[in-house]
Amino acid sequence: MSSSREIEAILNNPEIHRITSRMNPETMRRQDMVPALCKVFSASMTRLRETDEFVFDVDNEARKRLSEIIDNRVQIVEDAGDASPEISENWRKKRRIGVVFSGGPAPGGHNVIAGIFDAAKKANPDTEIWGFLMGPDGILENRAVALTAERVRRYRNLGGFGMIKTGRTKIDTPKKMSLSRETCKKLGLDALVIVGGDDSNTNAAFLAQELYADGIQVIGVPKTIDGDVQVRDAAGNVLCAVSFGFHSAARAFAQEVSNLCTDCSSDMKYWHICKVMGRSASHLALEVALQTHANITLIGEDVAGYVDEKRIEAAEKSGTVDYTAYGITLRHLSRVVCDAIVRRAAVGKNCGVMVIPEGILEFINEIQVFIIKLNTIIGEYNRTHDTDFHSDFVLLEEKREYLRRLAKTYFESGKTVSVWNTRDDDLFNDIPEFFQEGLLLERDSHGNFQFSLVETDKVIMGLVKDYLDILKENGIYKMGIEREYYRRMLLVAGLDPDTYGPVLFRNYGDAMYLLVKETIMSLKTLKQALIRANLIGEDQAVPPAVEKIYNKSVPQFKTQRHFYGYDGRGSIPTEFDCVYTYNLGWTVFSLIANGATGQMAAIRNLEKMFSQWEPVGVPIAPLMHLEERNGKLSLVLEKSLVDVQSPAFLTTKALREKWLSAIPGDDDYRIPEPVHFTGNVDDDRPLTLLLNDIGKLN
Ligand code: FBP
Repeated sequence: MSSSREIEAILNNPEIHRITSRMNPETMRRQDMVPALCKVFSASMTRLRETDEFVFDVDNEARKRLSEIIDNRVQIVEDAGDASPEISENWRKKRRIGVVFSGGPAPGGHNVIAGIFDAAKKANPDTEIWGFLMGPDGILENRAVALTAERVRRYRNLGGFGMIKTGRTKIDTPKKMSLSRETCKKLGLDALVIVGGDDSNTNAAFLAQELYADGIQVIGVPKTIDGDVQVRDAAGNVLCAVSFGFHSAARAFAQEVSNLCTDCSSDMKYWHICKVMGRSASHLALEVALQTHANITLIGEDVAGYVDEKRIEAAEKSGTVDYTAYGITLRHLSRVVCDAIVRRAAVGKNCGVMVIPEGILEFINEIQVFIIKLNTIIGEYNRTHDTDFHSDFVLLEEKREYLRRLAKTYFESGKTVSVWNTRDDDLFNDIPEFFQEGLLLERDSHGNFQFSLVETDKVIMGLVKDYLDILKENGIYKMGIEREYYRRMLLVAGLDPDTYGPVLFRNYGDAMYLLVKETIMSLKTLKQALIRANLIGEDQAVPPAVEKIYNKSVPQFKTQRHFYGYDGRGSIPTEFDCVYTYNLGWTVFSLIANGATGQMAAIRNLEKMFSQWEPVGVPIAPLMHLEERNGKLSLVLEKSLVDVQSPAFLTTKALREKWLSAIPGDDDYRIPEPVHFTGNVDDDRPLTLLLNDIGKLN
């Protein structure tokens, strides 16, 4: 135990101070780094050029409810040149701008604020930037701080949303709208900036509509590591290739997954099952696959499109249509995975790395049906009882009992259509309890199913293990034995490998890896095979060398489960994200200073070299559509899922077999370098974007 004097001496030691300071040299270099700016921002002023080059399919409901901003057009940020004194005065006027982070953190958010701050202060040093604390709650409760240069400096180029924190509250009721208006007015805001994902940009559109008459501008910024805020017009022209934070999170996940690939190819012992974040879309899993070449990567959007050709053929022959042939079932998915595992084991690789997107269950038929049904039931319950389902039924058994009663009531009422019938109830009770609990979890404030809280990987791997056991019992799942190893073992034991080989193996010809015959499934069946081949007598034991070879052929399926989500979400931003977000901040100011509202700041051509990046304002309202939320249809910004016709996906599909590496020899793992700054944003960009920029592949 040290005395207090000793502790004091340690704490006052300048060398110890330096070594243990929270500011390591690298962090300090990051804070001082000034991200590159798009050329247009070197102009003393910018203006917005509206263009009709992009067209959108506008939803009628959006037209009705967002009338003030529905006709907004895409705006290109341009050098204002010799602007009129009026424009120039407006540009330079003193403003109060509020900014809020909404939803999950994403690396790069601080640079959005830094960009707004620098651009605004350049136009007028007296302009004030206010940060709302704890997300949208900060707006509702009027909790905001004036951001100082020092506060902004501390967070430049660093991850997280620590500067002002974040939250998931949705501004979705007239009461919350009026509280927001009150706060904006009290603070005298000219503009409000909402940095968030699809749901938060939905909030931004409704607030822009609501505050239009008050002259308060609202601008959205596309954030989310999930990468599902992407904008294309009706003709498929890309306006925003990816939301910020995606690249950093994907690179952080890829680093971890790649380390596992290295470990696994060294000790050849485990299958590493890596669940990666991405609530619905599988963009993150796809990028991780491209970055690491993991052996198996499941892509939700791909499995959703699965078609069972055999069933279709059978149905066609019998003159019927089998609708169940479209879309994959959990059982079938587990079989696809097992097939890959068995093939690798056959060449001595009873190990590997598999990536599962956390949202994959949403793409599986039977689960999707359960999620929609349960959303509807919970939503209806809350509405009709004006209370909360999860507070009224806390325990799983209580929830199940409610569902049971619901099914019984429908059954007794004699109705033909019901949201929950006895068949649903039976099927639901068939699935493991932990998964039932997962499906009944409380939805988030936007009505989204909380996939990150469900053990997706456990559900899938449970089925995989069960099926592998069957394959093992049937002698199909076997560990391949290296021919040279087999020969040496037998020769050392004084046995002739060529005599035993054809008796033991189904591929003794010239295969590099030998597979024990399917009929040899135990030491007993091994002995019988040797007796039948007259290699041993009834009363003789199996030679130890042969027994050893047999034992080696029996696979042990060992897994290690990992979840990569919150860690990557909190990672330091890549140079790509640092530069992207800083320019988004400058774009936000250009939009505000030119009077825009209901627009989302974006950078066009992110998929191209930095010199081609083009800051734009994208209208949010025309991007909205009706979607099921909390059991009813709501107007929201459409999420972008992985396009299975995109070059990035098609390339991954084409390389699937290579990355599975079910052949003798080394795996094809790729090692992504750790994230570092080179001063050139083009050096490290999302591989998905680079591939998609190649254009059509077929
Ligand atoms: P956003 O859409 O708000 O950016 O959040 C995305 C995400 O990170 C998902 O990948 C994940 O499913 C979810 O947030 C987790 O949410 P929570 O922070 O509420 O656990």
